Parts: sequence; structure tokens; C-alpha cells
Amino acid sequence: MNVEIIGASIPNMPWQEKPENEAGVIWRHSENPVIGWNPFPAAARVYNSAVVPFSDGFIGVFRCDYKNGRPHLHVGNSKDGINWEFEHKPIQWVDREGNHFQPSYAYDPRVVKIGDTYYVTWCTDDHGATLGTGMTKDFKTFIRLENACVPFNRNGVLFPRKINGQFVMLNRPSDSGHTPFGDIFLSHSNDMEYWGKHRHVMSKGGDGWWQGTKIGAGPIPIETSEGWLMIYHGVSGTCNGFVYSFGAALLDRDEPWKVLYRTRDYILTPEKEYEVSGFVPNVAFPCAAIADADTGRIAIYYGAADTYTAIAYTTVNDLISELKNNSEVLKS
Ligand code: BMA
Repeated sequence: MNVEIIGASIPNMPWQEKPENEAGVIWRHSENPVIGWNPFPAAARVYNSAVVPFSDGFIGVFRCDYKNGRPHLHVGNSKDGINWEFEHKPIQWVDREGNHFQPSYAYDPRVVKIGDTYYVTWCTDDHGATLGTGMTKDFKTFIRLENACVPFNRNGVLFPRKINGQFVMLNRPSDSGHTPFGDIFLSHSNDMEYWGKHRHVMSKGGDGWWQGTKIGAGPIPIETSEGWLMIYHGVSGTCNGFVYSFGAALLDRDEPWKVLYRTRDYILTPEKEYEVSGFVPNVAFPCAAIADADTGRIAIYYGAADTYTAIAYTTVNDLISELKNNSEVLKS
């Protein structure tokens, strides 16, 4: 099979070949985690974060949990996508008129470049968790836009281009707490301000139990010649709390609420020490992916145990073969 990634060439992206004894379709970076406890003075934990190519290296918007427990967003820079330096001051948001517009907390950011603008989405506070949106061109001035919806919603993830002339954002309606349910939807906008034309994309569940409690979109979907490759998290409710694993789905390119294939089994689940042990054990939460159109390589950034940032690798051919050979698409 030869699937094309429709996107940029990123020859300097982080990469390791698949180890010979690796049975899975995704393999972990050998030096994981790439960000450990207390990486800079204000931050106890940096995880569930977003990374994009920028200039001759990489830049990211990182979820930093402070030592009082509250999460805020900080910019990080890296030459190689593996070793990171963080700005010690959080992102200072302003509205379109330049007025201070700071969220009281912010977590699980995603970043995408559409045209010449980088858009940031995150989980923010408006009398409950909802979707914050904003934009930057230089990662110095950050303009905050209107929240995309009323509470409660999380996991707002934009597609990397307009589809049929409109911005499209995956999202996951939720509740005020550690939501025990949740399906993936998407919404359309002409201007990143007014959102509508909502469509259900996919439901939790399936024959297996690993995604039986809830699901939520992960990295920015990757455009391929076969459809949009969406990596997502699936949650299982155990007697000891939630367990977060990765799944993947292939969505129709023109009507992305149509699911063509979906992994029947998880493709990565917490197994390593840094995934099963930490502030919240048993969490593998993907938030960003770098995909190289020349080689088909994909590097996935994920939060591990709500404590660490880790990287895992796959290729577009490996993942789409797995999707086609072991698919379970649920009727909605
Ligand atoms: C979700 C979010 C994520 C977190 C996950 C596991 O509800 O809050 O930030 O990684 O729970 O604790």
C-alpha cells in the first residue's frame, strides 16, 4: 500500500525506526519521556501539549500545571522536537482590540497552521469547561477569539485547512467534572467566531471495552490520499479509574463526519512506567502529530500519566493498513 500524506516536507522531524521486536503499529521513542517532572521553576508537570514545525525547528504550546495545581499555557522552543526550552511566563492573551483577555486556567492545547496563521484551541473556563480559541503569527502576540461554544465541551481540534470553504473543528460535548460519557462531533464556521452545522462523527463503544466510556479527538487530523487520519483517545472505566489509550479513524475528505475505518483494538495503551505511574496513572493522551509528506513518517506527542510528555512513531502506510485490516465502524 502506498498512501500519500498531503502536507509539508519536514525532514528534521524527530524519528526512530521501528524496533525489530515491536509488535504494535506504533512504537515509543527510546528516550521517553522527553519532558519530566518540574521542567522549569513554575511548572510541576508539562504534558498534553501541541507541537508544530516553526522556522528551522519546532515550537509548541504546552500545558503546564503549576505548583498550585492550576494549568496554564506556555510557549516552548526546540531545534530537534525532543529537547525543549520553555518561556517562564504564560502566554499573554489579548482580544482583537488589544485588551488583556487571560483565561483563569487553560489545558490540553492543540495548534494548527491554516494559511499564514497558527490557531490555538484549548479547554478554557466560562462558568465551566469549554473551548477557547485564539491565533498567532509569531508566537509572541496571541489574539484570543470568542469561545467556540457554551459549556461543557473539551477536545476542540481544528482540521488543518478549510473544507468546502469553512473552518471545521472536532469537539466533544462533556460535563462539569471527569465526564463519564462522550462522543466526537464536529462543527463548521466561516470566520472562527460563529460555529454551527454540527455533525456527529463517532460514538464511544464498540465490541471491545477500551473505548467504552468516552472518546475525544487527539492531534490535528492528517490529510492523506485515503482520507483524514484522526488519532484519538479512547477511555475505559475500570474499578481503579479511567484508562486512556490511542485509537485511529479514517474520515471522508469532503464530508469528515463520515467514518470510513476505525481501529477495533487500541493502538497504544499505558504499559511503560511513565504511563502507568505519575500524577494520574494509566493515561496516554495524544495531542499533536508531525507528519512528513516525503517519507510518510508520523511522530505523535502525547501526555503520559498527566505528568510527562512522550513521543511515539508510526508511518502512514503502517497505520492505514492496520485501520483497513482491523476496522470496526459503529453504526450511529
Ligand atoms: C481529561 C483531561 C485531560 C487528562 C485526562 C486524564 O478529562 O482533563 O487533561 O489528561 O482527563 O486525567
